[in-house]
Amino acid sequence: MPLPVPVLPEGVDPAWLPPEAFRPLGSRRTLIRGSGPLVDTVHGEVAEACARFGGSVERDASPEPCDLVLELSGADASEAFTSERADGRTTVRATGGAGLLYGFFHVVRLGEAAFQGERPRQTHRPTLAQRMLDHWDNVAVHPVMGQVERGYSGGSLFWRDGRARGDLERVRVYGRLLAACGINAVAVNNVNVHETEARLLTERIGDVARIADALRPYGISTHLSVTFAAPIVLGGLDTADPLDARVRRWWERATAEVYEAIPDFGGYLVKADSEGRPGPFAYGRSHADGANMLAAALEPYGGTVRWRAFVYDHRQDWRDRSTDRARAAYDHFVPLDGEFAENAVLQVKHGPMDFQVREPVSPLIGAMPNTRLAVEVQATQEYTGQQRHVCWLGPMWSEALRFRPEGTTRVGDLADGLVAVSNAGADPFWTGHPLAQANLYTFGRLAWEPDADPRAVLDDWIRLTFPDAPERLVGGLHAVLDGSWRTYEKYTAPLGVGFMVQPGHHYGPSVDGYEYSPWGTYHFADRDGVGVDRSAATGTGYAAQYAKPWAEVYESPSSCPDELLLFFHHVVYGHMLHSGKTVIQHIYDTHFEGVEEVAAAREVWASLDGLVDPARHARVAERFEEQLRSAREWRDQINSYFFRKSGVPDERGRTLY
Ligand code: GCV
Repeated sequence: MPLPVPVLPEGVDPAWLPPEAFRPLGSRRTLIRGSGPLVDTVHGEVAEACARFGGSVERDASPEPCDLVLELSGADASEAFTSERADGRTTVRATGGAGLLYGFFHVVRLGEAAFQGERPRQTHRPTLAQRMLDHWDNVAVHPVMGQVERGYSGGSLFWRDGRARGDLERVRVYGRLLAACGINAVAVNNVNVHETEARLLTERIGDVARIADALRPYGISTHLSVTFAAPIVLGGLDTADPLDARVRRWWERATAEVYEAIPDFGGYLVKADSEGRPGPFAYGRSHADGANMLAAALEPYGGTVRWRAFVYDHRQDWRDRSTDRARAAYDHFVPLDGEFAENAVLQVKHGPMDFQVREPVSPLIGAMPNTRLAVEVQATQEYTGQQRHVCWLGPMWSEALRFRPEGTTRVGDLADGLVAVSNAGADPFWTGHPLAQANLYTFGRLAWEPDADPRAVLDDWIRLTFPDAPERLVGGLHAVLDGSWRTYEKYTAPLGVGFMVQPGHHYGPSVDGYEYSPWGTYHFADRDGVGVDRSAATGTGYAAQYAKPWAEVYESPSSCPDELLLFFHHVVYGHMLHSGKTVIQHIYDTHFEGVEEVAAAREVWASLDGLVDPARHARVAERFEEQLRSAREWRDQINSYFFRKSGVPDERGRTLY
């Protein structure tokens, strides 16, 4: 039986699945073969498209005559599919229901091209098995962080007033959008697990089960963030020691009940001993002890524990120059390589600090060959404009995924999974800034194929989101989005030094906002120079955490790439970059350029009026006003700060304050 396609609630944007995107497929004759729940999903999709565009769909009938065959020939868990076109017929074959679903969306993505000419058989299979979104959603509104921690897209898609939303139709629509870009897992609550959220694991598991039911038809498994202290806060025990038999039994029982409610539950996500969250250190145990206890509870059911490596001292004394936050994850976890259970995955932020606009790739990635790793990126733009600024992150993620930690294997091949902190919420456009949808879509596609050209992925997003877009619109969207990450970098913290944001909410400039704080995020600017000496010779030794060739490349200012210079070195303002500019002149120039580029992008967007629907055009136009205001503020604060510190005038004589 076809499963009806979820109904887009009134006023909600269809994002990259507008009805018109289904026209090529929906106006043709399709044959579907095979059975199973995901085949029913695909059948529902094709039936809906055909009802709208006049095509036809048959199930398990004879193959003549038809334009498209979607065939499931097995019942395994494979997500792979083959596609080919011969003798006027397009055929997609899979041995698992998920493969058929992804094959179907592949045909949608190709559009008319799926039905033109001949195409030899191609096998498509995800490089990364886990392609996951972590929602930092609170079930109840948190007094400081609100409903969604670092959320810039309205409320939570899942939760309202302390419970799962009554109507989960929109969650079904969300699952459909995610499947269409290849995402297969979602964690539904914040890694900072507060009291109400802790109870999702036990008495509120029914709420999680309802969400899992809504996501399942699109091949998405549901995961839960849990607190390490659950045996105490929920179980009434006096300890959460991972080696205590009572604690282990408590987790086993709790997990058995979770699987009773959600038989295909994905597993737990844990932030432990991080920013005040409880963890195994309190009991003198290691993070492997902690993770393995949960892995053991999940193992009988095929579940996985995702254990975050974001562990550092957030109560550092800024006077202490020997402690370097960038070192922390490596120092904590590398000694544990090989100790984690088979069903434990260490989830590592892509950079060593915290989702800044520019960071090197974390040296932990590649340094734990005997541990399963997932790489975490941040689609929610906490430090990249908070979805008020256009900042398409595809190129940044692609650079990280293509980085070769030891000069050989790429990050994208070393990892088991790619995870993004989700940028979606209850906003009618899903992502606050309508163009931030491109980040969510690009994330899914890069998780499927880390080596994909992000610009080609963006092109797919444009052509799906704006069907029949004239080339002027396609070109305009590329002009606005393609270089937006580098533009953002130009007008914010320079040369990899990071932070310089307003404390707490992290929006807008405050050069010294975190300079004398306990968070370990310093730039050390003085009258002579700026940057953090992380060399092995004279600094914190962080550069030596890398394997060759990177340890050597980063060790010296003369070989360190310009864009990371101030991350790795403290240099004088007159230091000459590879670009041929001094550091101080680079700061001035990039900040003026960044603002000019925002102004130019705003003009491009204005010129697209009439080519996109008015509500979307107005929302983006309004956000461009704020982006330009904010970019000017960044420019003037950063440039004036460094002018005042250094006393060096701009060689082009522009106004500094
Ligand atoms: C969920 C940063 C953010 C926090 C976030 C944390 C994390 O510190 O500012 O809001 O907490 O990262 O990734 O755990």
